[in-house]
Amino acid sequence: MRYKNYNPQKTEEKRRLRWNESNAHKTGDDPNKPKFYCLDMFPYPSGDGLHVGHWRGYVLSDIWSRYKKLQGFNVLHPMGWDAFGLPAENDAIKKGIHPHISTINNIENFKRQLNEMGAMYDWNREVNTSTPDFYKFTQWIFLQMYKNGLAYKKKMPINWCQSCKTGLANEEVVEGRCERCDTEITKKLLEQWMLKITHYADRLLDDLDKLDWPEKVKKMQSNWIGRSEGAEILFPMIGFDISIKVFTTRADTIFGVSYIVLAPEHSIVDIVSKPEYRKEINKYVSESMRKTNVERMIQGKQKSGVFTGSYAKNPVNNEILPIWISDYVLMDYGTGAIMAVPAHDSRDNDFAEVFSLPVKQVIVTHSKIFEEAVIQIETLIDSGVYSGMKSDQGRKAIINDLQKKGYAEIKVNYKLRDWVFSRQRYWGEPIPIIYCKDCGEVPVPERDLPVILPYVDKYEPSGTGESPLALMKEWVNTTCPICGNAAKRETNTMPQWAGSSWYFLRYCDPHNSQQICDKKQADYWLPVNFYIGGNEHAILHLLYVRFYTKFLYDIGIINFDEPFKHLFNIGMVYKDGYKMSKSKPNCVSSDAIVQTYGTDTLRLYEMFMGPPELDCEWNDSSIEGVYRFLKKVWTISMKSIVTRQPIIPNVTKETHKLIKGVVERLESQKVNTVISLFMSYINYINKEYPEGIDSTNLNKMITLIAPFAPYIAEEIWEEMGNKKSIFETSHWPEYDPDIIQELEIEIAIQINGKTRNTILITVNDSEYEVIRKVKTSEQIKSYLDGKTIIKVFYIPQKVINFIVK
Ligand code: ANZ
Ligand code: ZN
Repeated sequence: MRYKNYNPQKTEEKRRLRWNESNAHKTGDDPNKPKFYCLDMFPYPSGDGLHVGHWRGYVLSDIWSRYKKLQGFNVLHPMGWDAFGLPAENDAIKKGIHPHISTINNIENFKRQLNEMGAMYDWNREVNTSTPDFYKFTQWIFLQMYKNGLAYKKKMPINWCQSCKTGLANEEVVEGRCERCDTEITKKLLEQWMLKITHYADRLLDDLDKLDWPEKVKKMQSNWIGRSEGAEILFPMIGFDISIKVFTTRADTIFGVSYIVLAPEHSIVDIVSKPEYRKEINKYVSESMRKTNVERMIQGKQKSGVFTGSYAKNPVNNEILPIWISDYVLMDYGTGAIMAVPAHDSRDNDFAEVFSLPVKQVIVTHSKIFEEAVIQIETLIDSGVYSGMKSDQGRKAIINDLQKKGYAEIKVNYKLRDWVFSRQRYWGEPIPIIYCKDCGEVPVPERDLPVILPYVDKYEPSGTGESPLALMKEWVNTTCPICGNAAKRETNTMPQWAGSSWYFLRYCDPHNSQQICDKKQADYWLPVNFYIGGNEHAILHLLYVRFYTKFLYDIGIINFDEPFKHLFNIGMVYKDGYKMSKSKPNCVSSDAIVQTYGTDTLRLYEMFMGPPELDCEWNDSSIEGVYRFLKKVWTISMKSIVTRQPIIPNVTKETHKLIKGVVERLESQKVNTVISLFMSYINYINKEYPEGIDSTNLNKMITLIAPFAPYIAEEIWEEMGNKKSIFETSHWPEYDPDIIQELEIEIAIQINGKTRNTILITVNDSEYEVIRKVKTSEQIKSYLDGKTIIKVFYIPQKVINFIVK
C-alpha cells in the first residue's frame, strides 16, 4: 500500500499561503447565522516576540473560534496591538529606537508568529491603539467623560516612580514598588487628571454576579472595590467646640474604645496639638509624609505615634479618651480618624502595647454547631444596656441610638479610589484639553480630533514632572477653540490602559471614521462571548474595561453594560521551575518547535500540557508523543482513503462517543482531556481496524480534530477529494444518543449537603454532563431558582452536591 508521508513542514507552509490567498479568515457576515465573538487579550508588541508560553491562550481561543465556525456561527476572532504606554516606550528607550518605528517592527514580527500558529485572525480588523484613527476615539471617550463630570483635575500626592519618571496609578504599584521596574515609589505633589471610577463602585461590585467568570477573579475585583459598611461616629472634644469623626465597621465595640487616633495629615492635627507637644508632633508628621501607604499599613510592624495633649469624650458613656496621632491611620480612607479598640483590633492592640494604653474587652466569643458547621457567636459584655446582645444586633442598636442624638450616621466606604489618568510620558494619547488665559480649561472640539501625538526626537521622560511634549513649543502653543487667543495644550498623556479599556468594541467596526462603532454592528457582535487571557489582568484591565463599558452604556453608545460574558484565565507555562521568559535561559522558542515538529504538534502539545487554567511545566519529551499521535492520525487516514472500508457499527459507535466526549470536555474547559480522548480513539482504531475506517466516520473524525490541528485536517480533507477548506465545507458532527446508549444509574442530588432528589444518568456521563442534567431537571428546579451556585461537588456515580447561596 502506498500513500504520502506526514510532512508538516512542507504542507503547513502551503496551507498558510492558501489561507491568505483565499482570505479564509475573513469574518463571516451572513445575517442569518448566530454569532460568536472570541477575543484574546491583545498583546503589547514587545521586541522579544512570542514564546511557547504566550501561545497557550492564543491556541485555546483559536480552537474555540474554529469549533464555533464549524458549528455554523459567524465568528469574530480579531487581533490587535496594545501599542501605547510604558512597556512599549521603555522597550524603545532600551533599544534606542523611536517608539514609532520599534512598534511597527515589533508588530510585524508578532504577526508573522501569529500566522505561523495557524490562528484564524481576521487581519482586516486589526487594531492598533497607537494609530490616530484609533486614538481619535480614545480621546473622544475622554471628552465624553469630561462633559459628564467624570474626568476632573486634582492636585494630589501621586505615586512617583523615580526610574520611569512618571506618576503611577495605585494599581500599578505593587507592595510599594513600580510594577514595571520594581523601583520604590515615592510621593510627588502634581496636578493630575482623574477619572471618577468610584462613581461606578456599586455597579462594578453588584454586576459581578451577572458574570460567568472565575470566582477567584470576581473575588479579587470585589476586594479591590472593597465595599465596607459601617458608621461615622462623632467624639466631642474636651475644651474645643468640635468633634472628631471616625469611621468604624465595629460600632458594637464602642464601650471598648480606649483612645482616638488621627492620621498625621488630618486637618485638625494643628488645632488639637497642645504647645508642649508640638515640636515632637511636627517631627512625627513630616517623617510620616515620607512613607508610602503600603509601608504604613504593614501588619505586625512596631507601631509609632505621638500624643496630642488633648482629649475627647466617648458619646456612649462620656469616658475621657486621649487623642493620639499615628501613621497606621491613613488619611485617604474613611475619615482619617479612628476609635481604637485594642481588645478587638490587632493594630490598635499593637499600638496600645507600645504606649501602655488600656485594653478593655467588650465582646466574648463562643462556638456553636449549626447545620453541621461550626460558627462563632459574638456577644457584647460590659456595654451598658447593650450587654448580652449579639454582635450585629448590638451594632445596629448602638448606631441607631447614637443617630437619634446626632452622634452617628450609617456610612459605606470603598477601597476603590478615583483613577489617576495622567502620565508624564511621551508614548501615549495626548489628553484633548487646551488651556486659555481667559476661558480656562477648554476641551478640544470633537471636530478637531484626533489631537495627533507629534513626532519628537527626544522622547525620554524629562523627570521634571512634565511630559517631553512640554518641550515641543510648536505643538504646545495653539489657539483657544472658544476665543481664538493664544492658548496651550495639555502635555500629559493617557495611561496604557486607556486604549485597552474599549478596544474590544472597535473590532466590530474597525474602519468607521465617524463613530467608535456602528450601533448595528455593536448590537450584533457584542458583548464578547469568550474572553481569554492571563490572570495578571484580573484586577486592573478588567475593572477599567467594565467601567468604560458602563459609561458608554450610560451615554447610549452601546446596549449592554458588561463587556465580557465569559472570561477564561489561562495558566502560565513554566520550565525548570520558573515562569518562562524571553530573557531567561528557560525560554523555549516557538519558532524552533515549529521547525522541528510543525505547528499542529505545538498546538496540540500546548493543550495537552495540563488543565488550561493551571500553570504547567513544559516538557520536551512529551511533545514527541503528540507528534507520534499526529503521525498515526495521518497514517490511518491515508490507509482509509486508499482501502475504502465499509461502515462498521462499532466504529460508528466509537465515533459518536468521541463527538460527545469532545464537546463535553471542550465546553467544560477541560481541553487537555480532549487530546487524550483523541489518542485513545486512534489507538482503538489502530488496534481493531488497522486497515482503516469508512469515509463517513473518517469525515467526522477529521472534522472533530480540525479546530485543534487545522493544518493536518485541511491536508487530509483535501486527500479525501474535497476541493475547498474543511472550515467552509464541513460541519461539526452531532452524536446520536441511541447509538451510544449506555447503562443508566441513579444518583442522589444534594443541595447544601441535604439530599433533595435523585436523577438518572449514564455511567459514562462526565461531571459536566451530570451537572447539565441536574440543572435542567424539573424536580430540582425549585431549589436552584434564584440561587447562585457557588460550588459543585461530584462523587462519580454516587452523589452530586450543589452549594448554593
Ligand atoms: C473600631 C474597630 C474595632 C474596628 C474592631 C475594627 C475592629 P474596613 O473593613 O477595611 O473598612 N479604620 C477606619 N478608618 C481607617 C483609616 N483611615 N486608617 C486605618 N484604619 C482605619 O476597616 C474598617 C476599620 O478599619 C474600622 O473599624 C477602623 O477600625 C479601621 F474590633 O473601628 B474599626
Ligand atoms: Zn479662550
